[in-house]
Amino acid sequence: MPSDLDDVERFTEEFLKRLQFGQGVALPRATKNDLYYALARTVRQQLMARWLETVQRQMQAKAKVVVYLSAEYLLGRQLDNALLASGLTDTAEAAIDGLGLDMQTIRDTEVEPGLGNGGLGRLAACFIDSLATLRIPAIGYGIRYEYGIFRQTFEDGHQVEQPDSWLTLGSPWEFPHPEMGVKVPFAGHTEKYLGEDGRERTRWVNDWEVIGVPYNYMVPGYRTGNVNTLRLWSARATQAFDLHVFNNGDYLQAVRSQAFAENISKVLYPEDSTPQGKELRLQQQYFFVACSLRDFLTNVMGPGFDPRKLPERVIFQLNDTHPVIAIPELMRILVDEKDIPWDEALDICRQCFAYTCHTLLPEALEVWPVELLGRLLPRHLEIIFRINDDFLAELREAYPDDELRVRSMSIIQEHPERAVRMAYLATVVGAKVNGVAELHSQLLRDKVLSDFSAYWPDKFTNVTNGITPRRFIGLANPALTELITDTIGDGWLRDLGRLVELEPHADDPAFLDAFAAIKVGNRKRLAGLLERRDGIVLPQDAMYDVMVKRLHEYKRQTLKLLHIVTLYQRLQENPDLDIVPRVFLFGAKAAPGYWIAKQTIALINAVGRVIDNDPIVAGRLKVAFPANYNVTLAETLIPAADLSEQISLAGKEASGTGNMKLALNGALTIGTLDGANVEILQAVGEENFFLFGLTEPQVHAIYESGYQPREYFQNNPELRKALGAIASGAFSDGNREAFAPIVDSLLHEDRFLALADYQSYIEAQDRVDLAYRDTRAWNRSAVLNVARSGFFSSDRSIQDYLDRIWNASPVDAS
Ligand code: 26W
Repeated sequence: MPSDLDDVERFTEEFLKRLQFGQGVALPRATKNDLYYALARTVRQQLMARWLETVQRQMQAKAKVVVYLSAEYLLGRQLDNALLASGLTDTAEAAIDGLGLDMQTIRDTEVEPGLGNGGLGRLAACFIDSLATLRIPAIGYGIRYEYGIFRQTFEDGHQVEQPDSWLTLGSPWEFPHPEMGVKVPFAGHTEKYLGEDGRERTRWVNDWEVIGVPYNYMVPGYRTGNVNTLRLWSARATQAFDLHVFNNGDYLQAVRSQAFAENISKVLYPEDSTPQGKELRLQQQYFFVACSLRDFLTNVMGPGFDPRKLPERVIFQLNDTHPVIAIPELMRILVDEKDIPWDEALDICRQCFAYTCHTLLPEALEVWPVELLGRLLPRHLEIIFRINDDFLAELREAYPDDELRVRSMSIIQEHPERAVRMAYLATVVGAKVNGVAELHSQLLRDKVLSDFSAYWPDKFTNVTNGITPRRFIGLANPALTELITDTIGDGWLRDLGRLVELEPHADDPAFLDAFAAIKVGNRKRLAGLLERRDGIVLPQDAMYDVMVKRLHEYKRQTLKLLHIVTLYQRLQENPDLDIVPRVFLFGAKAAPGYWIAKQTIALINAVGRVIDNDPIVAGRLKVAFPANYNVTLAETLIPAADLSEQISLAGKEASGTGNMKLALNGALTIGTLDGANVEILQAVGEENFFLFGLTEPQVHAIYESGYQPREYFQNNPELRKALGAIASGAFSDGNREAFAPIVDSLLHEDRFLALADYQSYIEAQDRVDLAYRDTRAWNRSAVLNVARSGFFSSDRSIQDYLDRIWNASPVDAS
């Protein structure tokens, strides 16, 4: 892409101008933040012309727009990505260097926008990157949380949450548009009235409302000149909201009411997978969906747009159930406001929405109590009931003698309380339903939504997740990026399949040496960062064994811990034992209310402390658990990994995406047949993957036959010893109570079969230990992991969505 700023002098000039006129300071007095702002603004400036041009071009083309609705976007830092996309990285570095400034210090000033919990939010960020790179007309809509995912700290090894004030120093990337505020009504009641044509109609008389203010963010495609938009909504109180109370003469109450309204976009819910059914969460969901639909219909489609043409012009992709309230909202707009007959409106909706499911855990499927939904969104509840009535009538025709089946498919659940099953609503109305990896989609079809897939077999499809190679190799692993470009030439960052061209080099000693040297360098870089960031000192000459993901029982961090304790005990028993030195790296946040997960964090830290202080171990084992794992840390941590831990119980992890990032950066996976691991194994080959554990059908069979974790405990001496040590207080100064809940839960229930998979896991880890000793063979496998990971680009995922679900095409630059 030609750039106006791609010579260093011009760039420097522009940067100094931004500093002077944007920040109002001269170079000698500039703070880190001033420098960061000036640099960000310089790059932003460069992208802006492209942005306006892209929007213009896409509007004119009247092409179909992909509207991605997501309550979370886990974006990571913006500066480096904007530089990379616009091809200005080297120029900027030279300019900053030339001024005697330090680029890394400027980079480190940026606080990442952590507007997501984990996989689902990061996936949304990868997808908008790919949509922009593939030149698809697309808008991402979401919430501008004032506080993103909490900042994790450890006190005495226990997780403590701090607010994430990512906006304290402002953000140079956002464009607020307070003049474009959208009103969002809440509560009240509905009324029937007769329209001019004599037909009965419904109107919603709301009780209170808030304003949604849009904040625009640029989403630059990688060297395409295409810049898409991410539009996040922030809640503001309305005048009316205050006046209402002001008129009653209660000033303090009025101010409180204002605070109440603005609460809606205040904080990201830190739970992933266990919805709490909280009123504020439903408010957030409706808030952003109502703003987004209104904005799309009026501002994007433009005045005079005929909503009957919606199916040609848009697909609303629902990122899990969080935005599913968009379905009754669009029905309400079409029927109540646009006066379109019910059946026709439903027909439109059936073509405009598609739903992605990201989980299999039954407790993670969102339901909203009828009482709550009716109180907050009375008209939406009526609409949902009518959709359900129509649907059940249709089912009764299809299954006249099977009332049980009909009831089990109802959008409304009756027990334990009357509630709306949002996944069912999305499935009934959505044109397509997809899972996020082959196995997950299969289990969705066969288990979670089996009645629906029997009724609508063609509705169900799979789109395996992907990750953006721009951030997760281009930015994260510059040395490997350079080696790859030197080897296979340019262009592979937007055509990741081309990595297969590396395969022949897996047997080239010079290439393997270069590759190994890069790993060493990346380990060093990580060690440097952790020493500065956390005061953690890492041995260099060790295998880096990495488990980074949210803390959840089904992901089985505890199983990893049992392995660590087992190795430790082997060394205690036989101090001369020859084992490959390992650093166990953990990164994991626990939902603040998920007690056993927080205990597990404390246990990891406790085991780490004991191992650290035991001279027997003498640098051979090290547990490193840096606090506050986030996108920024991931970018340094992942490229340093040798071994990738993907050890969830088969059938529980929908896909996983960290597994893909690690493989792409040349870590070998030790993993179960779960989520996308299955496809990674297929891609990289069994010889380059450490497979272990029960398969999903075996898991099912064990559950059916009545699982007895105690039997595994009793029959396995090493397991008995490891768990016994935890129980006896070996990691809690003799306090047997400290970790008793973890031990008891494993011995008595062990919902996720950690004990059943223990032996198989240990054996796989012993194979890892052996394999690592053959450096050449290990590096060869690592290279093959890189070469065969091209499939896991989010560009490929987006192409699959285009082909299987969206039926939209690129709009090319003029
Ligand atoms: C609080 C309600 C709730 C329920 C589910 C919040 C968030 C969720 C998400 C669906 C959890 C999530 O992030 N799922 C992950 O999605 C990733 C992207 O598809 C997958 O790779 C992970 O396997 C899946 O756990």
